[in-house]
Amino acid sequence: KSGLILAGEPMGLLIAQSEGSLDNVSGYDLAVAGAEFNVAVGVSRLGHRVTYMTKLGNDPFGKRIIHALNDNKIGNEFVAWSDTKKTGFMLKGRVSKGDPDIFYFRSGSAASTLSVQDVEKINFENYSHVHLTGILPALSDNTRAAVNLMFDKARKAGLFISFDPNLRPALWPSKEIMIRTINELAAKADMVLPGVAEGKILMGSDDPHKINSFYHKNGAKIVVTKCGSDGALVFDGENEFMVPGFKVEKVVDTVGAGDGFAAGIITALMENLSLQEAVRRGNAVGAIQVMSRGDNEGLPYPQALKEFMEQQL
Ligand code: KDG
Repeated sequence: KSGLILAGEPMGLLIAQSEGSLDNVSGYDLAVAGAEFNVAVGVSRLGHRVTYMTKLGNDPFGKRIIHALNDNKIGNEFVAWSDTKKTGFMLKGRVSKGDPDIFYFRSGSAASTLSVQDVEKINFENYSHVHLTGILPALSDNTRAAVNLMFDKARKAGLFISFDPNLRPALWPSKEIMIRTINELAAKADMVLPGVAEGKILMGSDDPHKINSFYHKNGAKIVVTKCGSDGALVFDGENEFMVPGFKVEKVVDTVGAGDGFAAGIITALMENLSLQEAVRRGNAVGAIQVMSRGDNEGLPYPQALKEFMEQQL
């Protein structure tokens, strides 16, 4: 029953064709975004069974997302269609350094209406792993309830639960609700994957050692704090160790690095590799991801990943 189940909000992604402010660029290329979608693509390309739950509008973005799920061999049996709501989309700028500008058109989207009724359709016994992030519970009261139910059902069925806080302050009703909800969800996960900047907001420090210790005391068995290009600091419940990052020739777009990282770790754990090897693979997929412009197009297949990792032993 090895397999991963995820739920999230995929969006149409319009990527600027030139540098400059989003209202002044020459044009946009169409792609697909969404943190959990990116993880699903990464995991599927590395050869594992993946099912992705969401709700789409019956519109060109929704159809584009279905094509992308099919092209990447991601199971779509829990994709529901809304008759009244549209699929969300976002604009992303082009930069030669730093993070690109992004702008969302997603409030009241079809995915924001995902609810506990959708979660009830899933038989968690058919999966070994579940991955969730802090984005879906930010969208609405009903997505928050749905994510909580996913955690509880996954726990009961004995799945390994990984959780990436993925802070999106603009999507939450307030900063306090964001911090409280994310830390409550993190307490129920087997593995939490915060970044140092997220630690600062969620528990008051950007020291990876303190972040690891906070989330371990909070309830997670494993905590892996992402330290950008330096790599990641891992706490496995007993020992703490640093897994250094890979060198990247040229950073093209930082968006999606954390999702690639998650896909690397999750697939390695599904293959029963050690946590150290899993985080090393996470670092590698994250590094490959920042070298391409889309949020998921650059995610590697096994051969490319192997070659990249062997180049930098
Ligand atoms: O992690 C990458 C995501 O930021 C992107 O693909 C879109 O899900 C997204 C979001 O909410 O920002």
